[in-house]
Amino acid sequence: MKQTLGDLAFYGGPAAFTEPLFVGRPNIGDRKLLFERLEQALDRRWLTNQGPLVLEFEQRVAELAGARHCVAMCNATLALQIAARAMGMTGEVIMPSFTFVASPHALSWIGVTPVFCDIDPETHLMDPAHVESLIGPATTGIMGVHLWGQPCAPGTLPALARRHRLPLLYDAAHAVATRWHGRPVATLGDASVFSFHATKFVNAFEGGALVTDDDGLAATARAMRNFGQTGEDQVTYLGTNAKMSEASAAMGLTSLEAMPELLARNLANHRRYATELAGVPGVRVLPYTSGNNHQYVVMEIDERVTGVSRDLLRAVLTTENIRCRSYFAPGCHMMDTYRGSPRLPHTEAVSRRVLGLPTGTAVRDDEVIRVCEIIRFVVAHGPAIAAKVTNGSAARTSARPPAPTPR
Ligand code: T4K
Repeated sequence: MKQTLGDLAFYGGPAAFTEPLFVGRPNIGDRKLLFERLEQALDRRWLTNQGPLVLEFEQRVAELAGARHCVAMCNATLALQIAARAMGMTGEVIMPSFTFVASPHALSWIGVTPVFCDIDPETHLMDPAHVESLIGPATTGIMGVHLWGQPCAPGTLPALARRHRLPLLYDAAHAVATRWHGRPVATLGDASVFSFHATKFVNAFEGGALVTDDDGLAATARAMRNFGQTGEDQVTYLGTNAKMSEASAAMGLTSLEAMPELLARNLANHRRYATELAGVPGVRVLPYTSGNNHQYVVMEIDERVTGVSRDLLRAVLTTENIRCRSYFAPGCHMMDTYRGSPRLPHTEAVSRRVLGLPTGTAVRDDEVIRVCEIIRFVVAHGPAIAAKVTNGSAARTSARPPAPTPR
């Protein structure tokens, strides 16, 4: 328990945690089952190219998503590229700036210009009214993002896309197994892309998938992920290599089986953070609608109220071995690659306030309680800590957090 400012590791006190607490520590699942599956793949000598584990994984994901088709891929970034190309997106596609940079990069990489729209600061999700105002002659599609697993304008965006006859692709990287009013979020829009990266709710080491009800789109995507081949000696599309390996599918299947345990831990951690930080002035834990997988716990800190900025809080927490992430700062439209894009006031304000907190099966309840104790302590002494940094006194480290290092 920190009693004085000198107890903070930032000022030379002992760190609260001897081992780092990370955002995005992978959930492992049943190792025995994973190794059994890997043994089977080795015995079969079938390691990639639509092997039996990938086919089983696709079937399970399609069921989970409530979709007719699942096309498994080696990551979500390539799945987004393939989806956008297969859906005929060219010219400009409207999408939020407040997302991981993979989302706009996937479009840019196939020569499509992302046109960034702003978000609702309450939910962090794209603002459909702004989307509509950005539709122009070069617009060929809309890419919604189910950020933090939250359904992105589910009541308005699909109708808006239909009205303008634009294909609607969802980046559902965060939304594996999430539901909206009881229905899988992947049933919204024309197609959705999941991520099964190591840091995601369900992980396949690396992995992604396109899910859709559209038979033609699924067939095109299947060919495109395999060099555009539609037969042994037939190439129909400009394709790439985006295939999922059997090793990834083995991990993905094992992870899918562990979902109830993962969800319970995520939910408990999210609730604990919300309870422990409730009523702290200038601090808000982003609430979710029911059906979220709770893979991310996102806190906002308002410097005008607390006197301490997000970056300073993050630096203080880092010295305590609490490795938070400023997901997603800055907005993509502020990154060098997209410089020159119009300013987006809500995205810019929110991206200065957000902090992703450690959660997942690697983070215990008592650890969440200690993290919250330190956050409350820092906020209670916000102006004093900020003043010390401004005066250049006492702080043992710089305010810039170090890059996370693997354990
Ligand atoms: N769309 C959205 C909205 C996304 O968020 C993402 C990816 C994508 C599309 C694209 O999906 P993929 O193509 O990746 O399937 C990480 C992930 O690499 C990335 O998948 C994820 N979003 C993004 C939000 O987070 P970084 O650059 O922040 O990763 P890194 O290495 O800094 O690790 C993140 C945290 O996880 C750290 O706290 C360390 C911890 N970690 C990471 C790994 C890999 C572990 O504890 N163990 C591990 O094995 O991007």
